[in-house]
Amino acid sequence: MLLLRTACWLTLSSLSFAGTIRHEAAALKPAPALVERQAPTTTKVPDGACTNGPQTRNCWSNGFSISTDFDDKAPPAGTTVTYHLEITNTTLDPDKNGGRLAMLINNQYPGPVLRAKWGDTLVINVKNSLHDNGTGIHWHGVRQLNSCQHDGVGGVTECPIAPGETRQYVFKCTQFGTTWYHSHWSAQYGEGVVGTLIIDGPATANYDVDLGTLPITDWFYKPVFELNERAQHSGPPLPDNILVNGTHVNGNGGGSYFKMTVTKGKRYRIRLINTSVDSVFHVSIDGHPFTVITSDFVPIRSFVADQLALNIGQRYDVVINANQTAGNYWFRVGVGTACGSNAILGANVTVGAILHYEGASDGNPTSSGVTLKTDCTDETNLTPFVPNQVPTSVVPKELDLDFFVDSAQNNLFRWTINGSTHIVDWNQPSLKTTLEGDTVGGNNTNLYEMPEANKWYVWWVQTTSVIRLAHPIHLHGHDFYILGRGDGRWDGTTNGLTFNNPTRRDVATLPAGGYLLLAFPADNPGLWVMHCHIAWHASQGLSVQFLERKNEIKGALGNTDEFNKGCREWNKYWTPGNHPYEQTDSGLKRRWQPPQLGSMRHSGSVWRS
Ligand SMILES: *[C@@H]1O[C@H](CO)[C@@H](O)[C@H](O)[C@H]1NC(C)=O
Ligand SMILES: *[C@@H]1O[C@H](CO)[C@@H](O)[C@H](O)[C@H]1NC(C)=O
Ligand SMILES: *[C@@H]1O[C@H](CO)[C@@H](O)[C@H](O)[C@H]1NC(C)=O
Ligand SMILES: *[C@@H]1O[C@H](CO)[C@@H](O)[C@H](O)[C@H]1NC(C)=O
Ligand SMILES: *[C@@H]1O[C@H](CO)[C@@H](O)[C@H](O)[C@H]1NC(C)=O
Ligand SMILES: *[C@@H]1O[C@H](CO)[C@@H](O)[C@H](O)[C@H]1NC(C)=O
Ligand SMILES: *[C@@H]1O[C@H](CO)[C@@H](O)[C@H](O)[C@H]1NC(C)=O
Ligand SMILES: *[C@@H]1O[C@H](CO)[C@@H](O)[C@H](O)[C@H]1NC(C)=O
Ligand SMILES: [Cu+2]
Repeated sequence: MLLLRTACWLTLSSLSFAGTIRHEAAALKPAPALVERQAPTTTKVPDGACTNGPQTRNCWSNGFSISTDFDDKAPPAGTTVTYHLEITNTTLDPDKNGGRLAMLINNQYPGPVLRAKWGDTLVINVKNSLHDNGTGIHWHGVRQLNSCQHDGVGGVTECPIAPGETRQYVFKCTQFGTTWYHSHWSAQYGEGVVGTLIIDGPATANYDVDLGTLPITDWFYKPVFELNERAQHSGPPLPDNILVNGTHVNGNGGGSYFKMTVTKGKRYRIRLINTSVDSVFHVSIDGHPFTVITSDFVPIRSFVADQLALNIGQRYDVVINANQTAGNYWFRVGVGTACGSNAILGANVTVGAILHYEGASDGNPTSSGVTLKTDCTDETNLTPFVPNQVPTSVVPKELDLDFFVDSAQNNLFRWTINGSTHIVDWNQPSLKTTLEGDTVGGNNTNLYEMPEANKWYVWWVQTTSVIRLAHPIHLHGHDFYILGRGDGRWDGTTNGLTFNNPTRRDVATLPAGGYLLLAFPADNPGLWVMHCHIAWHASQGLSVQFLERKNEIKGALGNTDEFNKGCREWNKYWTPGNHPYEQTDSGLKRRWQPPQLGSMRHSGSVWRS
């Protein structure tokens, strides 16, 4: 249904812009004092010692198990695990990837799988060997407790890494499970600057073998920078293919499927990750239902599902039982065509990968399975294993999602939050300003403060625009608790909201044309962005930054030498008034000249539920 989007875009240029938007005040009572985060209801008594193994995946180490609330505590002194990543500009194998220019990590796609244990400290040296781009790596979903200078967001938590320079990221693994890392610099991750990260820890279901990460992504045969530029004026491009763990067949008979080999009688853990630029996927394995054990970094009460929906950035760890007749089975990938499409769907090939039993003959499966869904909504009923309670008394703060089109700049499209599109300043990231004791503010900073230590804040993301699209909203530095979501405008009542152990994760889908209510406590001083994970949308400014406990940040962060070095190096490369290239987008996944926002703002009054 890309048509839908294109159609939306085409109408944009003809829209006129009204003046100020009038917002109806929500039907809410005056703000009571914020409530402190409540202690987890699980026992605070240390968990007994038991050894993690195929029948005891709930165990970890003395005092730590699957029942531990990892926001509360993590194993103390783990080992230090060091990796070196180098980002280069290269040309891909024409058979597999259309021979396009790409930016790779350690010359591979996806980048290397990084692996550490719960409680370990990861030290990752990232060298920027690109000739003409900055870079920066974000460790998706990693809480970065007291280490926001290692969050990897150029213009917010760091100056980008200048060409030829190396930056060292250091953070403690306070969570466990599966995630990915990617460039947060402009549209660069779509060029290939993506990899996966496993933090070993306990689990809510038993398994014999860990098959590792299975990243699934949309893939373009043209450089994404070029497409991104176009997307800013004429809408999103159609992806050419889907890659499962970096490979797939193409429509001309080239390429090959990714193959996972299993032994009959064993149970396998697979770590599914959607690393798309702009696609929702539905996945299943013929004859092998998933026992789902996590959503993002959060262990959940396991449940069995024939298929799963994965929005960008989302992860599900699943266990499958290799208990079928030895043979080949399709791992199927379907596209959420309600919100996008892919050219490979028009080719006569099965989209996915192969589950191969040891001893079976090679070849494509002939298995059949469930019909995959095509919607773009999130999985529901994801119940965190360790329950948490969100106070009911916090008054949500509204964030209105809208857009405008600048006809003076060839119909440049921008998303806005409360009337402002986010644009970062690579030379002066918000963290730098904050550490210098100055105030970040003004047009296009989209900064919201969370001053009160350990209090809960609730953010009400509300679509007010005529463009009805689903957006995967991702938060840095925290998991959020999803209190509610729905179509149209939230009615301001608590009817239907969940406060008792709500789904907790770091990416949630804002329903097309609807709202999302997200809660999290101010328990991590720093600067944290919350943005749409569709790369085009982040480029088009769909982002805010939370300034959490401003006065405590300097004290919390400890050593900022690496941060300061990064800014000296970047400012030498990207000297004001003398840029090798121009920033043409938000900078978050790039910068452009802001028009007079007051006059460009699109009227919210045309919004209909
Ligand atoms: C990548 O290489 C191409 C072709 O040599 C060049 O045009 C482009 O500027 C390079 N990009 C970066 C980011 O180094
Ligand atoms: C980054 O590199 C891409 C591709 O080589 C180029 O098109 C773009 O202009 C560069 N961006 C900046 C801001 O340097
Ligand atoms: C995907 O590829 C990586 C790198 O080769 C490997 O470590 C991982 O096990 C593969 N995933 C699965 C599910 O087989
Ligand atoms: C990944 O997320 C994108 C964007 O929401 C979605 O279109 C795509 O279908 C997802 N892929 C999978 C495998 O879930
Ligand atoms: C295979 O394993 C699944 C998942 O554990 C189970 O539901 C199913 O009953 C098993 N089937 C057979 C034939 O044992
Ligand atoms: C699609 O492929 C299948 C199996 O390879 C073949 O039998 C069928 O004729 C093809 N259909 C079209 C329309 O090409
Ligand atoms: C965003 O705008 C709405 C409507 O004007 C306003 O009620 C709300 O307070 C603003 N949000 C924040 C966080 O300031
Ligand atoms: C913000 O934008 C408005 C409208 O374009 C302009 O009048 C105002 O001066 C700007 N403020 C700052 C601090 O740049
Ligand atoms: Cu979006």
